[in-house]
Amino acid sequence: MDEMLDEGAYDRLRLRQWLAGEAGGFSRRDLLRLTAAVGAGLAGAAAAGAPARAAAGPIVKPLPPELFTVLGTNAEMRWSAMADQGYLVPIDRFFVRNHTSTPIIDPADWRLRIFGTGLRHGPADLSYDDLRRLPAATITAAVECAGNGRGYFTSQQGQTVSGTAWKLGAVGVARWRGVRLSTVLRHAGLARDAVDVLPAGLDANFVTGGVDLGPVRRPLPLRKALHDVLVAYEMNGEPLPADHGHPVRLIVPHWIGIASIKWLGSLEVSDAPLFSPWNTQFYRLFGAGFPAEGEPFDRQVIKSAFELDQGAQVSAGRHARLRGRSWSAGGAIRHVDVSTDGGLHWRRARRVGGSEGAAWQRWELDWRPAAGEHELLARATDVRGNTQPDVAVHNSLGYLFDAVVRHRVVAV
Ligand SMILES: Nc1nc2c(c(=O)[nH]1)N[C@H]1C(S)=C(S)[C@@H](COP(=O)(O)O)O[C@H]1N2
Ligand SMILES: [Mo]
Repeated sequence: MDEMLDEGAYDRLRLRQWLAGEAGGFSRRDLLRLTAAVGAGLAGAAAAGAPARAAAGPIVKPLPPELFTVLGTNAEMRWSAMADQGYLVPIDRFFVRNHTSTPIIDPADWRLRIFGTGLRHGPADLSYDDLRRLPAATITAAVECAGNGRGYFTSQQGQTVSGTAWKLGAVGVARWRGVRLSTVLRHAGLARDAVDVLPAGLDANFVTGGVDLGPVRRPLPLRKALHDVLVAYEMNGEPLPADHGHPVRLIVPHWIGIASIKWLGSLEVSDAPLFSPWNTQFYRLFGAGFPAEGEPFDRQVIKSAFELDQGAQVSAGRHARLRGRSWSAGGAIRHVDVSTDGGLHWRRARRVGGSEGAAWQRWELDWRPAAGEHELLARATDVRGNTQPDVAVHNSLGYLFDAVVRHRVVAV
């Protein structure tokens, strides 16, 4: 709870500093200039890291239609692909969110450059072998896009939003192994007045509307960086796959996916607040009820999904076992209520297994559907009492959809 309150205070402080122009990296004037002069190139804070080769397509791994829905440079996991799976999402079906294309990086050429005013002894440079020699740690954690569920703002709430129209498959849980970011930063030597860390990716610069915004990057408060962030080189016991950040990415538990920078090339450690387009222009809440400059946020919300496609067919007149998963950045799931009749009646789902690292909770419920259409709903509540609402708060970029999703199935 403390941590969450502090995150809110941090965001409000940074917002004031950004509005006042006390910004490092990406100022409000930069943003205004950008939005005014579309077409002009920005000399971004480019991370000159290891030479990266672009893959043939935006995504390297196979994307069979029974496991994925392809959405531009991204691939959403189909929830039916999780039926009969264990706690973790296997790599072959883990969603991919790429701003540009998966780069191919040789670990032998890779370097992590650590620099900035928040270091005690000046810049540091780590090779892949250096990183592997530091003490390792393993965590089970979800990566979830801030826009997961965005499509339901339109299909369920009739609202206009921009961005990738994900259903609920822009989330995955994996076991990540690597080195704690606190270990890496202390190894580099932190100054006492360091406040922010800005990780940047080695993928191609993100260009939108003719404007080059530089490498994908988003600052973290030092407090979060030292708390539970991992510099990961393994996913589910294998070297990180190309699409998920090979050779090294960040994993920032409970925060929106954009914080977990893939193909990590540099860490700027600063004694002044840092900004980037990814915490000023994007990944803020804009729209009615929000300040004109947008409301900052970092943390994910609470959601549930059935391990079925929307519109799936089930067998009529026979016992069926409905399965699903719920997750919350607010903590472990306390209970999940399920309705099979569009919300008229609710039953408590049975938990299946534990919840490693509180990444998510599996659950099930028996049901005997009559022939015809049915609407399934699942509403989770976490240990802090956060519950999924009926309606998510609209924001124009379509982030943080937490409402109960109406899931149509047909029994035949
Ligand atoms: N360098 C880099 N890091 C990135 C991104 C990216 O495009 N480039 N996408 C971010 C976003 S928006 C999300 S949701 C997660 C997705 O992680 P995944 O593709 O491994 O599922 O990576 C984040 N890290
Ligand atoms: Mo994302």
